[in-house]
Amino acid sequence: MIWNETKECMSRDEMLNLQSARLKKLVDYVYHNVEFYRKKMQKLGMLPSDIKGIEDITKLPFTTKDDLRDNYPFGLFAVPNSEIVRIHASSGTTGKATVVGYTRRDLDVWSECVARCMTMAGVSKNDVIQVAYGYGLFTGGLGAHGGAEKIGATVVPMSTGNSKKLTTMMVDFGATAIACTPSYLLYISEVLEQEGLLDKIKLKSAICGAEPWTEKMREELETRLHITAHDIYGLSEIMGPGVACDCKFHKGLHVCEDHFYPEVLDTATLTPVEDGVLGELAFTTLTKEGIPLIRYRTKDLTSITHEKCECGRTSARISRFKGRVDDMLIIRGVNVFPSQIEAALCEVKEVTPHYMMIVDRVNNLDTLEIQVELVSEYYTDEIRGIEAMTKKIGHVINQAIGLSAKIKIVEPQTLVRSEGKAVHVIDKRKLY
Ligand code: DLL
Repeated sequence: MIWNETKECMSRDEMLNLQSARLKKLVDYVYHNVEFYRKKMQKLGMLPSDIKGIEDITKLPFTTKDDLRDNYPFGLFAVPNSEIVRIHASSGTTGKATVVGYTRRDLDVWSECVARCMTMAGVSKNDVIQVAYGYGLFTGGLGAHGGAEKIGATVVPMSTGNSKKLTTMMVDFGATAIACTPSYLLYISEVLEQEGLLDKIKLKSAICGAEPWTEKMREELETRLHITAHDIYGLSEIMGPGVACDCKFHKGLHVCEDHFYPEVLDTATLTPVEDGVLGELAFTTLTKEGIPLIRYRTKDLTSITHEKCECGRTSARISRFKGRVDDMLIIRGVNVFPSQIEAALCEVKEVTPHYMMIVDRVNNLDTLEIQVELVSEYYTDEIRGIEAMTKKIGHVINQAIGLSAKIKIVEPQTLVRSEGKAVHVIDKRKLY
């Protein structure tokens, strides 16, 4: 069953007409309600009436995370605080938090979008779903919660922080679905195994996102837990989880494009690229009231297709994320994404997919050390065994990234497990 057939299966022309009408309304709305956008448009000599349809979107200026920070906390809100019923914020690693506000209608749209995504992942009112994203200022917990409740599923608001309780309740409550980061699900699968609970669970599907993960990791999680795992995407500035999700065919993530207009941009020229070409994703929120954003640059790297999916949905699909523009490491002149390491390690049965990359600079030369963890049954402290394994993993990594790396094998269960967004890189060069 499709959650919102009218919106997810409309013809391309119908969708473009809807997006055009909504964009015109949005531009008029921000011009009259957000000083930041009025000033930007005035600087460009533009009036709302210059936007005649969605094809004019490229005339509009971009918005960046810095714009949100510079207008901290509420400077980009389009409504008075009396209309705002919820605030979320993301701290990021540096600088001020970016703060977003939702009107009651924004929350309704959000829960509908998450409900669409969870429906794609096979969740229905008959499911018991554990929401194990963090609850709080992070949008993951409350966002997933609202969508699951809208479907009518039985929601267990676990949040993060107590994996043993989570696994016990997974068995006791007969949980059939879980929403959490992929790295946390990997950890949960280990805890289930350690507790001897793997054959006692009823889990069928997982709705994983909030961080980049690979197809290989999806297969790994599906095999470990005998489930289907779905990729849900979103960001707090645009709404939170539920901007896009993949259906059972796993051929890209369906965007809720009646609410969020996607553009994929050439990273150098910032002009839209053709379908299928990798670039930076930008979104325009077509219906948001609290903090509407125009051409928000996500820094996430993906490509887009407008072809109809095998599932029947006609919505635009974005490909699994390669990472973020700012996640890309340049090591000895070679571009490396952490996701390449994850995919490579999933190919080696003797190691777990947990890893840590340590990048440094010695005598003006970049160095890369990758710490990997052996699966317990393959662990040996015999030097020759370790040497052979190091060589094997080094070869696989070299094939994947075109660079040689120092492989450091660590004992089972020693790399830090993550319950939220995993950290995979320590770049010491940034400290110099
Ligand atoms: O991570 C919202 C979210 C919560 C999405 C739960 C999915 C599930 P932020 O904390 O603002 O919001 O971080 C947004 O996380 O720009 C991406 O870089 C990354 N991200 C989110 N989902 C995915 C995904 C939430 N499925 C940032 N694949 C985004 C890759 C993702 N990266």
